[in-house]
Amino acid sequence: MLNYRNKAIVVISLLFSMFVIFACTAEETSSESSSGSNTLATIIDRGELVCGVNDNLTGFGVVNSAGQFEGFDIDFCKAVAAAILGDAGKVEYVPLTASARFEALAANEIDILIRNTTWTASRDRDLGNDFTAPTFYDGQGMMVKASSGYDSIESMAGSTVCVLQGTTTELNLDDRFTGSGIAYTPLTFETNDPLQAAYEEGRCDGWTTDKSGLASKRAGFSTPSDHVVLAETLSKEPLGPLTRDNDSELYDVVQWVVFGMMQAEESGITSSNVSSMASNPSDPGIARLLGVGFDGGEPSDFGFGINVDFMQNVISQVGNYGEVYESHLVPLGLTREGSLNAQWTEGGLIYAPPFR
Ligand SMILES: N[C@@H](CCC(=O)N[C@@H](CS)C(=O)NCC(=O)O)C(=O)O
Repeated sequence: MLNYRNKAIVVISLLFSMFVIFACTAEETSSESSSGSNTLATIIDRGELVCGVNDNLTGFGVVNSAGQFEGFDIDFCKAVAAAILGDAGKVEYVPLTASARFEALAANEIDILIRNTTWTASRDRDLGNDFTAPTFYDGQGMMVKASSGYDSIESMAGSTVCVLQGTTTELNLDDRFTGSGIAYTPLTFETNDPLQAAYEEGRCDGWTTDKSGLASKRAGFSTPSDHVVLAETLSKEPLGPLTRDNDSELYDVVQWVVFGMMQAEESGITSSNVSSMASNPSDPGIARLLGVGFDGGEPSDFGFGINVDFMQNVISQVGNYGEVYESHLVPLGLTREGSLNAQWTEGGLIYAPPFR
């Protein structure tokens, strides 16, 4: 028989162990839900970045004749790999159709998606993604054959319009036509190639997508001047990289790599002068961006969990924002001057918050 004193000890120790078990469980649950996954750590362990991309959009993401992925979006995959792993070549590219891209990200098949993807409220919230600052400000357009006589959306009453499934394009098309009471028939496709064939064969009168996409496709025709992109812009399409929600370590790196490339352009740092700028920074802001000390001081460490001089690798191996834009988008006729993609100092939206 236990006496009162021993009974009290048993009860107290039982209560204590229950409290310990509860406290541990509560801690596990709350730390799991607040920290989410850490894809940055996975990428570092794996030694490679897995980037979801387009393989069929010249200028943004395409496989060239040498079998290599290239384009504006591809360069941002390279930039993230250069920042995290010190090597822009350490990327596995996973080509994805418009309708498969978000599931691939949610299912951990890719670390990050950089595929001419528009930032919208439902993709951000319902689909559980986090978008960084846009890398290209776009808008939807309509391409028609020059011989068609169509010169505005209003003139297209009764037409058939080719459009890609799983895109903002599909939804905006309906907003614009149905919203204005203009009768039309959508003809939807899963990928671009059959869509292009349908447009060329005259099975649809118009081809609608992002204006950058239309510029890319139009440039690929044997006679581009046979096709006209109507002046109207039907929507806002801010395109940029995205990560999964609650994956802040990776999200922050991607976000600040994008900003770093924009800031490098603003500060006049290019792939050819970055090493001399790093050995002899002309001002403290440049020193902070390049992760070096100024005037004998210590380099700034923003705590991204990667090398403090990550922007040096990004700029030397990939280039600043302007260099990347120039090499992939200017050849498509997408000039920056006077567009939303000009630097903020020139009236555009390309703007990086301070590195400090
Ligand atoms: N930005 C839009 C459209 C993205 C999109 O998929 N565009 C088309 C045309 S520019 C494309 O990339 N097609 C390539 C393909 O699927 O083969 C979105 O995020 O929904």
